[in-house]
Amino acid sequence: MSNPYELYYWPSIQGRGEFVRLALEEASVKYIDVARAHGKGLGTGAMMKLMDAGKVDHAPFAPPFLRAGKILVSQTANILLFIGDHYKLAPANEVGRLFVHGLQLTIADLVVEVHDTHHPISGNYYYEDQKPEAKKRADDFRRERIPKFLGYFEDVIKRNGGKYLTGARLTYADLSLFQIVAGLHYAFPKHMKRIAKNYSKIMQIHDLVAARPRIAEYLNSDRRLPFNEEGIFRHYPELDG
Ligand SMILES: N[C@@H](CCC(=O)N[C@@H](CS)C(=O)NCC(=O)O)C(=O)O
Repeated sequence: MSNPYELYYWPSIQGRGEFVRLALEEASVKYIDVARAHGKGLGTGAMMKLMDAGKVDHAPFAPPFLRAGKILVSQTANILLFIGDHYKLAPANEVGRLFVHGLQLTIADLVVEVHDTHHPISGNYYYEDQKPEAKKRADDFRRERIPKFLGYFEDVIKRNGGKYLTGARLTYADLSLFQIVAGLHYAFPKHMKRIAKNYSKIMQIHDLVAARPRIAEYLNSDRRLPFNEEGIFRHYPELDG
């Protein structure tokens, strides 16, 4: 592939784009973060243009999406399926490949629930206009949903031999699990400090991923945006506990 890949995602947040960035960085793929770049054919305008399904073939509904030569692929888990196949970040056999895709879709479900802790009514209203509902939702998320999701991933790791999610080899789902752990620690620091000990295998994956040379370099670079209160993982102290 001669042209670099083009990643399209909102320019000021990690968001769902981050799951894709981590895979591209680990695979050492050259890519342009189009909406964050300036110049002709770049920026958010270029991203919006590609989402015009009336005019564009294979137009995405929402970012993130990736252009790789003739391929325009949307939906985070679908993008990762593509990258995983091309850069050995997924098992080659069908059984393993579909399992990892399933893990990624489960992570996508979790991401929706994280978002709903601060926007339980609608993403179209400000957080300030849905604070009581957010408090209720976040309390339930911390009490019921975090243990259910993290307990599942912890059991998957143990069952597969205890290093990465599928055993000895890293997959894109491990990179995404790293991001989930980082994000949950950012959003719910008090709570995560208390419960991290129950998920030692997941925490180990977080540390293993963070220490991988390409990821460590990426995390220290200005390509890695900081978490903030516009993204999916937001730190509102009143939602922690
Ligand atoms: N299921 C999609 C969700 C994509 C999505 O919700 N993207 C957000 C940004 S993180 C967005 O811009 N949504 C616009 C909208 O839903 O109207 C995925 O996992 O990629």
